[in-house]
Amino acid sequence: MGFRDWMKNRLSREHSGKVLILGLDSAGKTTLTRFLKLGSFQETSPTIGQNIEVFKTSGWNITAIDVAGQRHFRFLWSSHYPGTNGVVFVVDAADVFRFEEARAVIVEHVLENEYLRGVPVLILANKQDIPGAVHASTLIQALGLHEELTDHTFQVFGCSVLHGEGVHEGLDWLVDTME
Ligand code: G3D
Repeated sequence: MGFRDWMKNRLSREHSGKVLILGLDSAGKTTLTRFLKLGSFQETSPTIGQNIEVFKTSGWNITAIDVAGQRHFRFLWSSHYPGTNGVVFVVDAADVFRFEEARAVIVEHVLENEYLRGVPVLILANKQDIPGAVHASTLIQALGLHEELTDHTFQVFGCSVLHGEGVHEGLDWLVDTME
């Protein structure tokens, strides 16, 4: 099934809701949102600015935020957190040098975020097509998150967003888990 069909079958008919896509710059968020927009029937004009993109696709409100460094934008991001039904945290699994930074932002923006309490978290171990990328099964350990995540419903999926591989599986899990 192509992504457009998947979007039609899964997202538009069965559910609606608000999904937050978070991750460091270069993790693959823009590439992922491009995929999501492919299945769109009613895409509205995106809002781009302050490292945030907000758009609607097939009844879903998607907010993608670059949660790297720039502290002065953080107060703007927080207004996007309430009402979230599911979080996608995208990690560049091939960039081990930024794992510490990725860990810090998932802890701050997701695990310690009062607005996201109880919200399921899909962690995408992206860029699996790059040799040496950390496998989904060891990403949590590699990020040092095995203890922090115990209170959250989460799942890690390996994927290559660029090639559209593994993305459906991850999103399927999120859709099934979201309330
Ligand atoms: P961001 O929106 O999180 O900042 P982007 O990240 O989606 O802009 O992706 C950053 C770069 O990583 C892009 O390359 C993009 O093509 C690449 N990328 C995203 N997903 C994958 C993947 O699954 N595999 C590989 N190999 N690359 C990926 P450029 O060259 O445009 O900067």
